[in-house]
Amino acid sequence: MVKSVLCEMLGIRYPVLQGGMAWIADGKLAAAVSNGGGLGIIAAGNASADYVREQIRIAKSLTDKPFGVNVMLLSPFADAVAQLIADEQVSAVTTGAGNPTKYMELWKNAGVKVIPVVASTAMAKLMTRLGASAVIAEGGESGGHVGELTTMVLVPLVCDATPLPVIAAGGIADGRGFAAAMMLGACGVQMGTRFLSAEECTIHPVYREKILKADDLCTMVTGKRLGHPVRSLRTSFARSYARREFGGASDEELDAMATGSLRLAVQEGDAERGCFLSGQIAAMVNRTQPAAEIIRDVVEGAEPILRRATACLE
Ligand code: TUI
Repeated sequence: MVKSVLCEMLGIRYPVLQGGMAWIADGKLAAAVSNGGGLGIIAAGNASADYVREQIRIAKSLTDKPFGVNVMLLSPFADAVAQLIADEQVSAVTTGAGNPTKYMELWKNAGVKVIPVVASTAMAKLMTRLGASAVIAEGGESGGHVGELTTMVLVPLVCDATPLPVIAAGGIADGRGFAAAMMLGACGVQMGTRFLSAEECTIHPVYREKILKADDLCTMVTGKRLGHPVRSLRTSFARSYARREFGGASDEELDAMATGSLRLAVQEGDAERGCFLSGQIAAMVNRTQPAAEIIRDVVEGAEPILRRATACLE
């Protein structure tokens, strides 16, 4: 059986975290992942603390296993959500899209394990100094907000930069990806896109179909000009945004186009105005399964690969 230091640290069976996908990763999905032996994560995204409190309540009603909350640091409600996480003494907090320094003491004093997403070695070193429990090295293959480096480059560099357990993310959706992450020095993985096909993931059927049908060249990155590059499915919305981004549209026009676009994709399946965030690995996501089965597939798929890994030695 695949195990790592993360299992003991987080009280989980398999070293698999579910990504904090805004509007998608709710209490129901998080509980399903935690019941399946991974660490489910509720995404705060741009939502209010009241929404997050309700999702924590739902998750607690569906599982007695540990779960976490993801704070999207650009959210206008980040301060209130950070306080809620401390008050609720959630098992773990993951952060994304920024630097969580100002919340670290609050969370550590509340006994919450802090696991920031880092997109550089400098950030990994800073988080180590400030007392993070682990870090997530998320490469640009991932969906949503992306950094510069790929998973293949970022994970070993971050492993060299910190003694903390490193969780690999970005472009991982099966046993091969899991095994490769371990080979790069990671202690576990975080997956987002693969969980979009989980039975317990309540996205609009249009979104699900787009993921299930996606091919290898199905995603693109937009938003670089405004400093927030985001990977999403190559829909007419994404193409149109990219054309305007490099065709002289004002910052305000681009902001107006992006505002509400994640919710429109997730809840309305709006193919014209919705932004369908997805990692490059969507091409590998071909069927709907319970979250627990997804986790088993990934870790059981990795086992024979890791056992065979020594076969290339003489
Ligand atoms: O955060 C994500 N993925 C996301 S966030 C999101 S919502 C959004 N809304 C508006 C603009 C942009 C995004 C959709 N998907 N993944 C984790 C992640 N964090 N990827 C990259 C980073 C990151 C980037 C810079 C983490 C730290 C960082 O540090 C910069 C600094 O301040 O030093």
